[in-house]
Amino acid sequence: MGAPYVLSNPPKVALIGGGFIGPVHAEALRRIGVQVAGLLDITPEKARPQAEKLGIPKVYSTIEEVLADPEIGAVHLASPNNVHYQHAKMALEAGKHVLCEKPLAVSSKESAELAKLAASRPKQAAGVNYNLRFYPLAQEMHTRVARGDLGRILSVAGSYTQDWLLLVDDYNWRVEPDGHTNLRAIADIGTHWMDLAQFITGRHIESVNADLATFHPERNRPIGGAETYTGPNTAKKASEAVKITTEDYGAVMLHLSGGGRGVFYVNQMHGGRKNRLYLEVCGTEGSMVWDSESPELLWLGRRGAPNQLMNRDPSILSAEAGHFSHYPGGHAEGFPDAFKQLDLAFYTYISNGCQGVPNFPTFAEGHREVQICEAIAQSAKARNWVNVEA
Ligand code: SOE
Repeated sequence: MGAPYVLSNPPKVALIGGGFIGPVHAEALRRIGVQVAGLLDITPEKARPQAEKLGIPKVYSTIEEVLADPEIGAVHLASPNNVHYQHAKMALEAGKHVLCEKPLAVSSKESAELAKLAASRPKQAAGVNYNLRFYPLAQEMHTRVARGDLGRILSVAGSYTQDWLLLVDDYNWRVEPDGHTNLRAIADIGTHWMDLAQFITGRHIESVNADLATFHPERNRPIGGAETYTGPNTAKKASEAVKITTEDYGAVMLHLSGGGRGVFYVNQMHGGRKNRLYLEVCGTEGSMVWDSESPELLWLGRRGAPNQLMNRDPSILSAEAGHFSHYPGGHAEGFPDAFKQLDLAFYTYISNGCQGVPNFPTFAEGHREVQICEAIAQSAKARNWVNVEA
């Protein structure tokens, strides 16, 4: 049960961004014995309390200072999307391993350059944090499709819904256009759904037809901004009305390689859904359904035989999926554990000298996600089908 924890001489890590997701990275790394040696945020004054809270000994002032630090072997980019490209490029050129939060970049020009740079440096690991792949039952779905349990893939469908942006007073840097695709819900959570759908089915998204909607044409931005998931402006900080053009909602039809079809929607104003990825895949031999808000259960559908509800239990998981599960059945593994398993895959790959095929999302896959986002933005504007650049 479970990948070995012991990593031989893992690199020390610098974390870029101590906001909502940065601490999740720090905690996951600590659980696998990888030291987070330093933190960079917008200012040292902002970083210092975060570093103290997370037990990170050093605070940096600039990315240059991070990359000049000889004790740092890897960086985790948990900064806003519009600086991922610059930081990832500088870190790779400085010889560091890089794990970048999704999306990899805000344009396919940037992500293509990063994918090419990463490919030119085979002794440096370069990954994108599509953490949902690392729930054990997501791995189980991937394994079952790959070994033919579903037969030919016919369709994949589902949604990714949240309600942290439901209110007009809910605000976050994500609602501001990035100057490229200007996508928000699709780029933020839709890419999770699309990455997982492609990982599980083994099929690529080849063309898209999208419809987007902005339900709050204005939001009240607290002066000084607001972190992710911090809820409405409960402190009643002074705010200003801001026009919003990025989408709260998006629905996308898909054509998959191999002739399959797909459809999904995202909505960040779905009251009551906190952070729910829902995915159902069907093939000629049956279907499977997984819900990230009930991550320990996998529904298996059959024609001519009883349907089953499978608990995550390493004793009945495939060997491949069991590699990503460390706790017996009934001892729930969830969001933080998926981060731990992704980091374990990433740092095991590094400990093995970056040999063989990475078993974590690569920059090439992160680039493809950005290309799909660009096709979605183009499709929504033109109100027709758009092929994803090959
Ligand atoms: C906000 O939608 C967010 O923090 C995403 O950016 C993360 O990728 C997701 O895991 C949780 O929600």
